[in-house]
Amino acid sequence: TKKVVTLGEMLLRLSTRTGQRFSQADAFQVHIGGAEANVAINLARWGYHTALATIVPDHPIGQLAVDHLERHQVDTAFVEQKGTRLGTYYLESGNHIKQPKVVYDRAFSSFATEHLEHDDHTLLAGADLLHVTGITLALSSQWIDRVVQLLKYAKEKQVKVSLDMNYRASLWSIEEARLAFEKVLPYIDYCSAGQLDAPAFFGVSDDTDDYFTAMKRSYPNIELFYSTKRDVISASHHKLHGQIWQDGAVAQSKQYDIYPIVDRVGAGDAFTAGVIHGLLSNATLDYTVQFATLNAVLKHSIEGDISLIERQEIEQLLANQSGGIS
Ligand code: KDG
Repeated sequence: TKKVVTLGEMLLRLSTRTGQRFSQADAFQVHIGGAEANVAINLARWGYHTALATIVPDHPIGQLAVDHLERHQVDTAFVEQKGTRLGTYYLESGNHIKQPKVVYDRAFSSFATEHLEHDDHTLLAGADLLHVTGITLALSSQWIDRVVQLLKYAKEKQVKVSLDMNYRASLWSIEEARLAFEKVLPYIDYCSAGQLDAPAFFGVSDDTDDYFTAMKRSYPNIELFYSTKRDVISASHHKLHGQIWQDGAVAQSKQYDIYPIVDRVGAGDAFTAGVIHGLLSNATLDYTVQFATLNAVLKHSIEGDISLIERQEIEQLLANQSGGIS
């Protein structure tokens, strides 16, 4: 079994029910999120040995997060329980005529304030791939330093590294993010640079070919870029396709029309998990992009942050798409 290690913050998500604004909320639905945890869970459910390094408080709400990982077979050996709070985010439901809204309440969380004791050697022992995201980099300069140190060690040990830039405008400015990404990108093998990310940082157009080419010029170490592209029709309707770029050639998935969107949080993480699965199983880029896109598409039909889609479900759907995939 291949082993994937991820590092990142878990968040408690409290969502209003459909049709409620924050101002009138009388109940919140509980989910657990965190971009890296979402990827870890997805891969663990598909049979990979997956470990998440994280810090959660040593109280019942922190335990809720640990239980969530365990329920989905994620290895919790690198979860440290200390500090006082689990970062939280509130989600106001969206619908056809209203965008969903996110409010972060994550300052001073255990992850943001405490130091991860596990050393780099322990974290990466036996790992085939390390996955990190820009969200961790946004939390503190200590985390930027720690991630850079871990990436250097991964390079030394020839552990492949995937980065999802995952820019969150409410956590930091473009300028702060650019400085952090410049430190990290020289160590990345696989980079997810979504439509909204790379163009903003590197001053290129959001034509994917343009920015993949520009980024490859600056960071020749990056073997492969992956991203989804959305054509937004409304808050509950968009078209989506995935692409993977390697050596100047792009593998594109079929485009899916997604309506109505039940919950799109975590769709990017589902795409990432699909790409990592394709890479670790030596699938072709064409197959990988179709597989990952379908996982992301199906995620839109599920409430909460994680993709619960079985690998076989996707494999079956791909096999049934008659006449090959266009
Ligand atoms: O990618 C999904 C994440 O955005 C969600 O699970 C919450 O980690 C989260 C974040 O920082 O927004």
